[in-house]
Amino acid sequence: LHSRDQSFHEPHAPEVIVSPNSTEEVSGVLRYANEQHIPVTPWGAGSSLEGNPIAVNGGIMMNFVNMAAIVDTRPDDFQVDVQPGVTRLELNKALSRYGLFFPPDPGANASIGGMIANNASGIKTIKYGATKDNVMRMEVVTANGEIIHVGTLARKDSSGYDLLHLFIGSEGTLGIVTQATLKLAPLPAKFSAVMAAFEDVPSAIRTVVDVVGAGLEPSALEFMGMETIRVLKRDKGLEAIDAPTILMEFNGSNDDAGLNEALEICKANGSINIQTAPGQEARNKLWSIRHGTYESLLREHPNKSQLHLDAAVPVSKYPELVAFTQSMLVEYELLGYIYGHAGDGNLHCNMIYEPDNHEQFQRCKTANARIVEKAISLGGTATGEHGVGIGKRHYIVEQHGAALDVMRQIKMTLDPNGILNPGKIFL
Ligand code: LAC
Ligand code: ZN
Repeated sequence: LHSRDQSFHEPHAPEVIVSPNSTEEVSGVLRYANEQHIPVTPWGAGSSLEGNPIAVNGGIMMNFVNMAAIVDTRPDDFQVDVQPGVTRLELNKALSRYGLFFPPDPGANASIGGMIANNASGIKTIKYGATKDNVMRMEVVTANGEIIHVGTLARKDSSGYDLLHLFIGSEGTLGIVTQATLKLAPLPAKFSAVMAAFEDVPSAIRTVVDVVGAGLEPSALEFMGMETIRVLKRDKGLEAIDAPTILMEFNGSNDDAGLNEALEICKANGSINIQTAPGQEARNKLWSIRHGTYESLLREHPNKSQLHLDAAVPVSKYPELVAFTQSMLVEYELLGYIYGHAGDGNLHCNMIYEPDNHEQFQRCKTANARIVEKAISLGGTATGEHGVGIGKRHYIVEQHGAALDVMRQIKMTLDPNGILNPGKIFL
């Protein structure tokens, strides 16, 4: 259960799993591991997609099942203090009684610690930002067992280096988060969702760019290729036509102004079918199907493996990235399912291969590499939300250039013995 995440990366078991009960116990384990040079890999919910928590060098796996408390909720400040093991859905259920929620939404029921480690985002990012935009303060244990606090409870802060955001997204390679203060948002009173289908991919993607360009504020703006739509119809009974489709959500306190303007943009771009899902129930159904897309694709190909693209570019370059991705699937004769958080310029493509077909796997890897290189050349990134983990280590060399050496120096300073989640981020 602790040797693999949800990705295709090869499993590797740790030697021992520890489940600390307190920050002091985390500190004690790290102090010992640092003295003995034993790898320590933190484990949240195991829902990551880039091998991020696989203990590739064995050693100690630190599981946060016993540190999953919601410590203090302060509704007047829109803040909550949590331990890292609490999951997103548990947290949001508990917050709903205050009319509040923690907006970052990667789809999976990830742990908050894992979301912080990978700077997770997903469907709500276009309106609410990624995890890094919704964390205020953290308690972190460094490799030598020292307990430090980074960030502040104030909304503004100019007090020195921004260590908070150094640790967020560091994938457990710089320190282990033992408590975090999260920024909350009011639960919107009204939701409306719309699904618009288009004759071809360019008109669907142009609509995405136009909606963002019009300054509307959708709370989600997703793209799905026709093959992905077909799978969701079969697997989840999605009612849709077989065509490239965009999914949008608008939420807020009263009006649907954004929605109406967005509908006009869909029509102007020649949408061939528009379905609205007014109200919470219809909207929940639609988004639960979207949330389960990755699992639907796994079910569609039960005996195959899937390599998973997560590139992101400025939204105006999204059409080029999607077109390039399609051309790569053709060139390398691959079956791939395209979808993504289009409003953020974040594209996914699940490429299917036979687990023991090495030649086909190499084609997937080459196609993936070329798409990532394209994204970087368009000013984007090798990974929008899944993290570097194991699979993106090659690509960040090109993406970051000399800045990667600075990252290495930071790693050397904070974890000189290299015990924290070794084998990730850096080759
Ligand atoms: C999603 C995951 C795969 O967007 O990032 O469904
Ligand atoms: Zn995603």
